[in-house]
Amino acid sequence: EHPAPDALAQRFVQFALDAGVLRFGEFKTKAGRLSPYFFNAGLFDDGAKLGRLAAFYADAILASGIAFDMLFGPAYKGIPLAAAVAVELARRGHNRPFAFNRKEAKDHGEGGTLIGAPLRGRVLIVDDVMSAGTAARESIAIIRGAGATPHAMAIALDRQEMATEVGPDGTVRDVPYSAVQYVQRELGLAVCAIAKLSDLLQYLEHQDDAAMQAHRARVQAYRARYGVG
Ligand code: OMP
Repeated sequence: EHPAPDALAQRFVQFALDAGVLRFGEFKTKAGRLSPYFFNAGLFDDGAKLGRLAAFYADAILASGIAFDMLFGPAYKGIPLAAAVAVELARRGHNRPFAFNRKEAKDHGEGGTLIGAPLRGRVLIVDDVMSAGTAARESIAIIRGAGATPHAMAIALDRQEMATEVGPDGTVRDVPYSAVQYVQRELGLAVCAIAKLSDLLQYLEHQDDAAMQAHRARVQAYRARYGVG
């Protein structure tokens, strides 16, 4: 009933490239790594694209079998994602409460940094990309702080690269496992990704034009430097 994960991932890579969300070039990641590709989910920037994106998330979430009581979208990019995914899941018969945070503290009006349904039960975080895992740690802290359980994460792209860890002295260091592996093993969350770096590489393997092969070589070199698994 659900599409095979591989087929879903290949269709998603094509969709992201067509939408200009997934690009090749030279980009600096949040962790300060120089990457030959970048996935900018903010460029799913019309209703049709956002709707298709939400359908990909819903396919991946439902195929994963992850159980959850509510959705959480971390500010800013996770907010429209979680909202669109909540609408799509409801359309498919899985209506769940959803919430999101604001980054700035507010001293009037409704107050607080959390908006939407109260955070409780098993929370599914909906976010865009996982690289080194900083964004994931922030969401997990917010959910725990509200007394709920960070239970799972749904992301569009798992970059499959080394996580960073903050040591007791505050220094940030790379660790020999990916952020997704860290979140699964150390933090105990289930993670489902629509696509992974390996799916992008598989896609590139099947493109025979020279430009795509050049991108593939650079992405492979990046993976050799920062990748895991
Ligand atoms: P980590 O917090 O290191 O896991 O990086 C994830 C975040 O980096 C995402 O939420 C984005 O803000 C940003 N990012 C992308 O959006 N796309 C990419 O391809 C790579 C990154 C990144 O900076 O690593």
